[in-house]
Amino acid sequence: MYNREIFISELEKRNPGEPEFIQAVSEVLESIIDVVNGDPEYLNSRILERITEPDRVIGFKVEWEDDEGNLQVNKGYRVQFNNAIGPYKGGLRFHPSVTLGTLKFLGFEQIFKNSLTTLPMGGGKGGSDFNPKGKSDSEILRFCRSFMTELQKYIGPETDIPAGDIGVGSREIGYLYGQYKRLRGENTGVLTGKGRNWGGSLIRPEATGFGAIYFANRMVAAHDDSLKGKTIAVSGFGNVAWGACMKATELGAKVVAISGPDGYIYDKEGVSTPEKWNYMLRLRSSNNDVVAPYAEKFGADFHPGKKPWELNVDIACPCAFQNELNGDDAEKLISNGVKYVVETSNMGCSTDAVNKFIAKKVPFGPGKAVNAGGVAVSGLEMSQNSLKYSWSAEEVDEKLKRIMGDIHTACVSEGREPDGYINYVKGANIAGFKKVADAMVELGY
Ligand code: 2IT
Repeated sequence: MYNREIFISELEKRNPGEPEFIQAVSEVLESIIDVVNGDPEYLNSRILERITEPDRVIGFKVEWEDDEGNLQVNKGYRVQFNNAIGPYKGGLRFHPSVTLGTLKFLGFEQIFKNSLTTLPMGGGKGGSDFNPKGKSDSEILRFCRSFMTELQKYIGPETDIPAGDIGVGSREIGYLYGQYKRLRGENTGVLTGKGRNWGGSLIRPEATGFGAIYFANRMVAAHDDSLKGKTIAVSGFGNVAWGACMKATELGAKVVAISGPDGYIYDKEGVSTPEKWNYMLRLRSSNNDVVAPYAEKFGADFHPGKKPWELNVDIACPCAFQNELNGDDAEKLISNGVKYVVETSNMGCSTDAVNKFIAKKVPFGPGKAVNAGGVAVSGLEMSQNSLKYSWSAEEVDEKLKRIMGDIHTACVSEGREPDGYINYVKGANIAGFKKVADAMVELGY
């Protein structure tokens, strides 16, 4: 039998200085410990030790030249965490905060998320401590080329398929794919998030944000409620926030806030027109990482240095970064009467915040379920690449909607508590875990 505290303290000893990884494992463990302790096959196969140890951790040096002719050196990584149910699959993050511990937490989360999509994908994650902020286009190109020169040794369309994440969008995927093709002479589905003219899937850029709102739509429906007329606070102003704003508007809700590292925008009219959505994309591609200019452009309010969680809204939808919503933020939201929390960033809420929402019985959709639409459409991109075929936007969107509905159903069937409260965290963790753990048992060691 496993004891959660003992297991976590052993895990900390084996993985020192990786608090985010420990946080991610602790949260999953809390949900699944009874399932594991009740199953002799899981116990005999030492499932927890095996599932918390990455299959492989790859680290490499990335050398590149800046525009002044100076040589720069960054760290590059790929964590191949678990391939029990399919090839390693997960994004690449370029951000100065990236450490091996960050990528281990993201890779670990990815295992369960990918399992929830119902598609055959294992978990992986990679990236670099490279900071894209303020970099020129040619600096980004040189960095991506150098990064892929190393990474290509370890990936392949049947083994490990990276994609984007924070700091890696369609431009970076283009430069990375271009270099892979140059080195290997292959047109394959080795990366997802590709451009629509060179093997990408329609709807992939929108998929994470669309999927999150499809999930939110199921959440409210499960509570005999609707998105119509609901106010939503979104954080971030990147790709995910953009998709969420568009789909929320379509379904009759109003996004009244978006944010950046510099503060948040309150737009009482709603981030609800194509002009505003296009402007978000332009702001993001400027590489300055500030959201403030939106306020001036559209006559909205800017709150420097603040987070949107102080607002009185029906739905909180963190779409930016891990631990961006802490216990104090959760208390503010709860006292302002928040009705649903739709965590769209990976581990966007601290453990303390999640516990507070659950204690107050606020329906809380965890990132690994809510944001799975992104990787799900990546899986559909892989299918299209294998078939040498492409589906219409409507076909992909229909499949995405169905997958998000299935994920919601899985969360409800594993997470419904005796008093009727749907514990989506528990539901997502148990449903995601069982499939991978069963595969590991069946495959032997
Ligand atoms: O966190 C994520 O799921 C992603 N960044 C997308 C991964 C993918 O392979 O599309």
